[in-house]
Amino acid sequence: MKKTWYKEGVVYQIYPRSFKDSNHDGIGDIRGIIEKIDYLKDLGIDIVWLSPVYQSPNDDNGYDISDYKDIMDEFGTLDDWKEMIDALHERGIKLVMDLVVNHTSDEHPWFLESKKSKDNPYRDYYFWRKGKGKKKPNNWTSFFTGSAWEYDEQTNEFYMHLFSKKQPDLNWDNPKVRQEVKDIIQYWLDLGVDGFRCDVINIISKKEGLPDGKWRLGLVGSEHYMNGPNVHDYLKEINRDVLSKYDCFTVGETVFVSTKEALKYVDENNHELSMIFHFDHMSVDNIFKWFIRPFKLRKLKKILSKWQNDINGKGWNSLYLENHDQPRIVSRWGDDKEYRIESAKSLATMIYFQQGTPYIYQGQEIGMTNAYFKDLSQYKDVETYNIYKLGREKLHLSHKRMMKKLQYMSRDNARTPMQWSDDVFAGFSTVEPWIEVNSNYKDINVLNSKEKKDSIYQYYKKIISLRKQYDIIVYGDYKEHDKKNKYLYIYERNLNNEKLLVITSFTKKKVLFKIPEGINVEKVKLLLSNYEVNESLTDFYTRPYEARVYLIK
Ligand code: TEU
Ligand code: CA
Repeated sequence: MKKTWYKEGVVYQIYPRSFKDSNHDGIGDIRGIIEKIDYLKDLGIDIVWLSPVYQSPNDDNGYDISDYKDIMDEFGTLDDWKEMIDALHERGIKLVMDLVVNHTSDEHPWFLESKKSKDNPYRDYYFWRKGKGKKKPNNWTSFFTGSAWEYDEQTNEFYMHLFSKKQPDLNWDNPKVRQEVKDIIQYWLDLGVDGFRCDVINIISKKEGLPDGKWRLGLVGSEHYMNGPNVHDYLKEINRDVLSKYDCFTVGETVFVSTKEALKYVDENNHELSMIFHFDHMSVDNIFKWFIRPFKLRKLKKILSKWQNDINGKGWNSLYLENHDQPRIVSRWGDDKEYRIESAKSLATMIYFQQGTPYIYQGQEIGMTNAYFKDLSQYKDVETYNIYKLGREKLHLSHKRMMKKLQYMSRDNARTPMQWSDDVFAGFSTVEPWIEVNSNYKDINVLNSKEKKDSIYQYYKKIISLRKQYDIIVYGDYKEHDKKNKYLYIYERNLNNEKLLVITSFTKKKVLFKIPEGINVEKVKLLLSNYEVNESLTDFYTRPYEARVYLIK
């Protein structure tokens, strides 16, 4: 397999609005990021993925872009951004930008033009259609609930939006649109960026004629655009014309892909994307996100093992448990009360010793938890409000029931301000932030976690440094043990004549771990553990959320 920097590196995702406020307006910004680069360096990460910082009216916190080549006023200026990328590069950290090109903002000049008249040159940048009488052009629904069509009086037609109505979808079948996208990519690459995280990139190509669709996976119509008819041609075109000319990488966010579909995107011979984010493991504890079901370790293991085995040797995986769309992992699959520290470490061990590039979401490295907001008004996210409305009005669920769902699954759980210290507003800002600080910041914060020898922060630091010392963590093959075990996740990695044995517990119960066959206990070295352990490996009873990693020569 080809060895490259983006396979060996560790990515840290910054959600700028919530990372660090430098100018006391309650909103995180680019100069705030500059202040914290030494922090990132200390943690040891290699690549920053920056969620969108472009001009945007912020209907969806920057995922609705009105100018792809300029920085959002609240976040600073292009000069601030240039200073930031230089400061990152000086410290050997690469920068990956978020590329959101399935849709623009409805305030983007292209859309404003396209709205004006049916024969406007920009009309065909988007999907404008006549209704069927008063009815919508088709029955597709939006990811954020409701119809995917919005009526516009001026020309008496509808436009399509798979997300909020302020996020009209771009028509990728128009070569001019693809040229615009290439220009944007080229522009940022020329300014020195090292890659892109490509937002919902597997839904950019829609079936010709936009036919009515079926209900599937909580959406109507998705069979007509998920891995749509021309998506692979379009990605190859972008790769050939722009990306391939630079030393950069891409990670595609792809909704509902099988490993078979995924390989079409990431097979190294296909020249499309370097890796993707799949969502399979994110649905272990829910159906269509909002129908919460109990977490089952066996289900998780089956999914992750499948991705490990199917992608190995052909493409490359990404390894993540959190991002700005997902609630905090200790609150989901760990124990965010009594065993917060143990379970945060165990979860990190479980995921980051697999094959792939690790992604850490801001705050994950100190074990930040869900926000548990009690009042609807504490939420800010457009999806959260749409879901609340749907639950109350269409499904007739009680306020209490909906609030419970939001406490568990709302995206805002991951969007509360980064907890830097026990100062007022957690050291994020000196004024009331745009979204409330999690009330546990006095306990859970960076200052605290950096000081303590056994903290989650120090554990993450250790994982990152181990990856740099041992090739096997990056490139080794994967093999799962004891698949039926309901409480322990045990796997090995193999490279040349070395073996890595990873043992993680998902329970506070005592569970008997038995050494799998083929492990030579004479040659064992402990690399990492979240409890005191003596060096030799024997069968043992696990302690709550115990995690161990052994190297076997
Ligand atoms: O997310 C795409 C996506 O599939 C999510 O909207 C997902 O359905 C939702 O978060 C589940 O709760 C990307 C971005 O990561 C997200 O922040 C944006 O809102 C969305 O695209 C639109 O750009
Ligand atoms: Ca600010």
